[in-house]
Amino acid sequence: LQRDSRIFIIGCGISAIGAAQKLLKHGFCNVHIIEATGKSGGRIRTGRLGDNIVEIGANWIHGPSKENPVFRLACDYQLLDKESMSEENQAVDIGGHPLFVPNWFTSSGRKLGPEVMGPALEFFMKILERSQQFYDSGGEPMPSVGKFVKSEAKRLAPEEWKEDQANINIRMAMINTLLKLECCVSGTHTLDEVGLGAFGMYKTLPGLDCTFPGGYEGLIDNMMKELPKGIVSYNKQVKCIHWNNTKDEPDTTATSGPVKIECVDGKTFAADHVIVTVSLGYLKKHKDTFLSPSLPLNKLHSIQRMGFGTNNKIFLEFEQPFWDEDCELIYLVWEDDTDLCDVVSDIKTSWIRKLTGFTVLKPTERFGHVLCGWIAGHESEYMETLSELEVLHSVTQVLRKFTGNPTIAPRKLLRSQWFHDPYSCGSYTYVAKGCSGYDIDNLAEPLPPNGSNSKPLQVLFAGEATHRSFFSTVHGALMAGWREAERLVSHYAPASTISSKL
Ligand code: 6YU
Repeated sequence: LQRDSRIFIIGCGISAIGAAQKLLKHGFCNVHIIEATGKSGGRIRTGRLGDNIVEIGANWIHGPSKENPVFRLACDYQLLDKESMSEENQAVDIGGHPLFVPNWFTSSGRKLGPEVMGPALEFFMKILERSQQFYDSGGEPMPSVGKFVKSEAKRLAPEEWKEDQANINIRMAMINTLLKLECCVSGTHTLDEVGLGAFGMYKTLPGLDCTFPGGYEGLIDNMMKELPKGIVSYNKQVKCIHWNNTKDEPDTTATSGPVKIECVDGKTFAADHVIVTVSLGYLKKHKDTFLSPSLPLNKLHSIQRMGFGTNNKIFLEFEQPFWDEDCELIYLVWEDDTDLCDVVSDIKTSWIRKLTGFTVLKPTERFGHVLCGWIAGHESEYMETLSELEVLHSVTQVLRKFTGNPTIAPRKLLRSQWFHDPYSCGSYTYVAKGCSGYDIDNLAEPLPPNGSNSKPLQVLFAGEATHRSFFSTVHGALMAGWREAERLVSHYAPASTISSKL
């Protein structure tokens, strides 16, 4: 019975691939994946900028150490360099904020040193750390991370820098830049939308974040090789999952089942179980039609309440670097931005002000001089609607202003467009104001709900948004896929134990 159960997994990102691997390993042999696009990987997507490999989606293994299953797989497949795998790297514990070597450029064409900017960075990180503590202690004084960080910064700054009044304004402008950077980290428009009480729910693992020298997609390729050929139906968008499906013939025929999957091209599949791994953004957009009967109200509310925002990258290639040789992160500081506001007032004319800075792609011998710009929120969504030339023009203007060099000209540009990607509808999940772990657990709860008389476990939910402490990450997505596969394994385990005893 277990081996024959028809299990369909919707989407072929890492969560789905992980679920399929685990099910097959436990003897399920009727497992299928339906993917809307022409390839596997979802938000893990490696692209090219000229001769260079660049990550359009996920970038790092966050917390690469033994506890992280993505790290373990990457080691098994030999996809990482020696340094990333060293015990020393695994032991580094930086709480999710790698200490990149920074360069600071300001809007008046000045390059500022660590003596001016270092204290602002430290000051900001301390407040941010405090904002994570309310998850354990409770008693959050404000609903959002943004309100808390901004009001604490305003309250404490005069005292903190009373000996150094001259630099207060530029440091406040720096904090503005850091707020925008945090929008990228959390994948949100503004930190005012991120819930303070649940901010500390996201857990970091030890290990110095590392990248895949050959591209993140190498992980997907290796995992896919372990699945049987033909397990994925590509270019097939699922339109509706009909659960509690009683309209068909009795359950004894091969063409019927408690679940019927209807695709946009009209094709249907009968299933015993469906594991949904589509993004929270997709669920938000299609929540009223993706399931029939519709999702139960409590689940609908959690989908609405949880946050799913946009974080995009803008890759630029240069003939020559304008940054220091050891620089890993370039901050753009707008000197007139001293009011601690992480959104832009007129998106159409000033969207570029949301661009917080650039990470430098390393090592230079491999990449040449390539930067990855980071921009989150509605400004980022607007950027997606512009042509590459328009984006290149705006970025070039800003770089000329900030470096004071009127001849700087990136020679190539590539940007991501996650918000307008019809199958991602944004970048990743954050815990929005008013949300709690309950909403994530609620989203992960299978259908029909507990206590129902219908056939159990018809629709299960995986994907990064369903992991309580690792949402927004690749390892969270993988673990959520495994979790739902294990749910099915243990559902059938008693039956198989009985039959093996007979
Ligand atoms: C990480 C990182 N990283 C940058 C950017 C992005 C993401 N992440 P998938 O979407 O992959 O799969 C679903 C599939 O379903 C997909 O193939 C669809 O085509 C398909 N589908 C949809 N609809 C369908 C339909 N109707 N029918 C059939 N198929 C359908 N994670 O670990 N390191 O550096 C980054 C980053 C720009 C966009 C990231 C990173 C997130 C991961 O990419 C993402 O979680 C997983 O790939 C999702 O896999 P999945 O299988 O669930 O879905 C305090 C606090 C703060 C909290 N946040 C801090 C953490 C920081 C997170 N950082 C991320 C940063 C970067 C840079």
